[in-house]
Amino acid sequence: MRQTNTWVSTYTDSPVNIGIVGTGYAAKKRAEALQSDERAHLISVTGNSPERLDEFCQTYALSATSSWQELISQPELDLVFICTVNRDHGAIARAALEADKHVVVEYPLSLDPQEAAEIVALAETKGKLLHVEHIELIGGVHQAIRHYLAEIGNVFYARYATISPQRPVSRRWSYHRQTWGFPLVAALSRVHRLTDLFGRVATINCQTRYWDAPEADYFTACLCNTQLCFANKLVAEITYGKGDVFWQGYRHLEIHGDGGTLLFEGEKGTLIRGDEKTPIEVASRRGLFAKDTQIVLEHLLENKPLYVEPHASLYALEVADAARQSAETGQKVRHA
Ligand code: NAP
Ligand code: BLA
Repeated sequence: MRQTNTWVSTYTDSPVNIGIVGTGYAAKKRAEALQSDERAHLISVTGNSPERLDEFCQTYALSATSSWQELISQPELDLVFICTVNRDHGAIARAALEADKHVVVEYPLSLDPQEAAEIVALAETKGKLLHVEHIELIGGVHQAIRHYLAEIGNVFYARYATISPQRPVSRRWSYHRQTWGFPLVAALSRVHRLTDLFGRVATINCQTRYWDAPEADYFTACLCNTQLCFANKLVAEITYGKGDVFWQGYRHLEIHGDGGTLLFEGEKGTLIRGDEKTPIEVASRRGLFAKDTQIVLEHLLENKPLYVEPHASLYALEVADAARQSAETGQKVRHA
């Protein structure tokens, strides 16, 4: 890959050389998208358990690298996709940028907003791409909201609730406090959807409850309830729950304006104005990692715009971390 001014390069003879950290759902979707694009050359992968790394390498005809440290030290790599557990995102992103690689990381960029801010600054200093994936923004519901928001007048209240029952809950990373992180940080898209639509947040109030597993640091369920007051006086509530205390899963988003209401129940959208109820067409949640991957390649190679800036992800992370502080202290947190 040939470099011009910043990271924008011209696709000429050689494709972008890429490595992936992780072998799970996101990593598979990345590998499939990259292997079906001739502008990309996926050359290495590293994982956690040797069995799953081996299986991944066989499926995608790749050679395994034994650690992420080894992966990012490969001189031929241009770009690293970080698709592993949340706890490790920050350390890998920082080290990859320091090794002069472009970086794509699944949200959250880090569990710690201070570390995330340093990484964003490092990418700027290095003149390297740092893309924090936020597939919720390119998904059907968000696109529909953007399209219809002007139809409901001044928005004063929004509510977003996602509940995912899981039974039984295995001892996996996403039910481990340190590896997964605070619920709203791990599920950062819940905050980011709202900050993307409604801007700055003034105060945050949050209650979180965990149902602990017998093994230290693991839980079998959590519930996180957060109230955000935006600078423009809009009030929003986020409810996030998962695990074995829940019996009914749902994903509801409602936005109330003085001229109408937008409702989304899963992928079923409705615009309500007076007695009028208009169904809203919503595109499927499938294919978003592929779309994100394509946007990244087109940005790197053709200088086409990305759909999200790292600063926007960082802001959502600060709000999510303020929710953590509120939950820990029992106090409302004021956010600058
Ligand atoms: P996943 O399918 O559970 O994959 C997790 C990956 O991390 C696997 O490679 C797994 O390897 C490895 N891993 C598990 N425990 C580990 C540990 N203790 N130490 C080091 N590595 C460990 O998860 P995923 O859905 O792909 O999520 C990956 C990242 O993408 C997360 O940050 C998530 O927030 C983000 N993300 C996912 C989605 C989505 O739709 N899935 C959407 C947005 C963002 P083994 O299997 O070998 O243990
Ligand atoms: C988000 N999905 C996520 C995240 C994880 C998962 C860890 C990031 C954290 C979060 O925001 O909650 C994991 N999602 C899963 C798993 C399943 C699932 C294990 O649906 C099991 C079926 N993600 C998928 C699949 C789809 C998917 C199969 O794994 C779609 C069919 C979509 N996941 C998806 C989207 C997001 C997400 C669009 C962004 C979150 C949002 O929309 O707010």
